[in-house]
Amino acid sequence: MNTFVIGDIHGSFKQFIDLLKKINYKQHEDKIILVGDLVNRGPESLAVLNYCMADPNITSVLGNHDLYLLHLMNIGKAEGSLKKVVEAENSEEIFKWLIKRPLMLEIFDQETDNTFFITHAGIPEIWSPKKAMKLALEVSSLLQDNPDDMLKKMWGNHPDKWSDELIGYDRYRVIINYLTRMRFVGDDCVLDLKNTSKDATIGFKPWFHYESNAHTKKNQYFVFGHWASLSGKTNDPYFIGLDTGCAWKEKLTALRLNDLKKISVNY
Ligand SMILES: [Mn+2]
Repeated sequence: MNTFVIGDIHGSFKQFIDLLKKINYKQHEDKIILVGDLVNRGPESLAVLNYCMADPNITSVLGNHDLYLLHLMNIGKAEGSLKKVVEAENSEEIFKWLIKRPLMLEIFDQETDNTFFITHAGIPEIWSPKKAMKLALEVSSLLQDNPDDMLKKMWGNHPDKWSDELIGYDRYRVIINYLTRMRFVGDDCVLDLKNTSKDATIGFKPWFHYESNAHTKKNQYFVFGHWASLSGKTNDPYFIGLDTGCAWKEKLTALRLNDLKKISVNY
């Protein structure tokens, strides 16, 4: 049994199927975890969703584009490359499946004793993985209990940093922004949500440049997508980026968890 984590697909159904073939994915035996952003930008978001929903061994964490799709579906707005999904016959089923995906997954590999923390964007160093999981679950349960409110009020860049005192939608919004939109952070993990390049502006650094090793023990790996301009390069073996720019007609990449091997297909 192999577990694979796959980067941002963004509606590139053909490349997704090519990659499943290349990794020799065995349905009913192997497991697939997607780092989110299954949809948008590419041509076949609906096909990607239908394929994943039909296979119980495939799951995903939620990305910012998946949340945006849920928002469009919630208000019934058919837009751009997501139009077909919003107007699909089975859109209700898609909504129900997608909204149940977690914001974070923790996978323990018995063979290697490795633990993998999987999120769309990453985990800020101010949170231990345990705390990040607790906050992710807090948002997920609200998203499922009251999707209408959450999907309307989650948008925006403020507050731009975490505080344990935050309550209500300011709290949920910043949790969602850390887990699904983060790239660069400054002092106290203040978010810079505007810079999508690979080069930091003064006072900021990539979120995975943890200053202390408090959360980065051996055998703990942080696996994420979202940051296409990195092309998967973090220069730190414990932080594994998997967005290799499929949305920009570059590559789609899988990580095999038992030997940490990356396998890619070209667009
Ligand atoms: Mn993203």
